[in-house]
Amino acid sequence: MHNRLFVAISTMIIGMSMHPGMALADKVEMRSKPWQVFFQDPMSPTAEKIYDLNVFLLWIEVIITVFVLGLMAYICIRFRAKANPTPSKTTHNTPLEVLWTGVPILILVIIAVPSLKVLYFADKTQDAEMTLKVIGNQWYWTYEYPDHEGLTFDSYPIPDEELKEGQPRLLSVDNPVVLPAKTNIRLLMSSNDVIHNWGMPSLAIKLDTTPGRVNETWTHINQPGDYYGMCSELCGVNHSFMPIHIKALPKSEFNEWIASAKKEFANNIKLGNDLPVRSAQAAAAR
Ligand SMILES: [Cu+2]
Repeated sequence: MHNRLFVAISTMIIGMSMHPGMALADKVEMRSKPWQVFFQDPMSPTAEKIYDLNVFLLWIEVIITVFVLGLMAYICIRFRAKANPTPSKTTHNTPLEVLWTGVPILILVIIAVPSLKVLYFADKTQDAEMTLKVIGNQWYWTYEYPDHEGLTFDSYPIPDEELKEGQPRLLSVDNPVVLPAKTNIRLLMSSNDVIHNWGMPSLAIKLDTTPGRVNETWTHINQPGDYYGMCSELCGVNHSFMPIHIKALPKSEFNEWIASAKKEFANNIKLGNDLPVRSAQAAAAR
C-alpha cells in the first residue's frame, strides 16, 4: 500500500515537472494504468497544450498553497496569545487591502490568457483533411465517414466471456473506429436518443453528443496505435458499457482499410447524408 502511494505521488511530481509526450514505440496503446494519478500521455496537439496548461496551473496552485500555509504558520506563531497578552485592535490597512484584491485579479488574468488560447485552439481546425461523424446511441456508438462514400458502422462493446488475449476488458469493441494518424480530422458529434459524451483522454477530447444538434471539434493523432476511451456522460443503465476504441493507422494502411471496410459494411453505406458536410458534394460529384 505504501509502495503504491509512493509510486502515485512520485508519478505526480514527475508529471508536474516534465512533458512525457512522445512515447518512442512506433505503435502505442493509450489507456489508464492501475494506480495512475496523472494524465495519460498527450497524443494530439490539443492534448499537449492542455497538458502543459495543467502543469502551469498546478505550479501556480503550489505557490499559492505554500504561501498561504507559510502565512498561517507565521500568524499562529508570531501572534499567539501567549506572546501577545494584550491583543492589537488594528482593523483596516488600505495598501494591504488593495494588494490582496489586486494580486488575485492579476493571477486570474495570467491564467485566463493561456486558457482562452487553448480553448480556441481545441475548438475547430481550419484545414480538416477528413471528417468523422460520431453518433451516440443507447448503448453503442455509430461512426460515419462522410468523405468516404458515407461508410458507416456500429461499434458495440465485447462481452467479458468473448474477450481475446490482449483485449482490455470494458474497453474493447467489435468494430473499432479506424482513423489515419498524423491527419487533421474534423469530428462532428450528435446523438440518436439521449446525451452521451465521446471521451478520449489521451487526445483530450470530451464532447457531448446531443440529440438534435451537432457539436464540432477536431483532432490530430500523433502516432499510430490503439486509443481507448469511454462514454463520459451518464446516459442510462449501460452507460459504463459503451467504450471507444480508436485504431490509428499510418495513412497508407488507412486507405487500405477504407477499401476493405467499404466491402465489409457495404449494406450500411448511406448516400446523401443528413449532415451538411462534404458527403453531399461527394454524392453530387459521382
Ligand atoms: Cu452513453
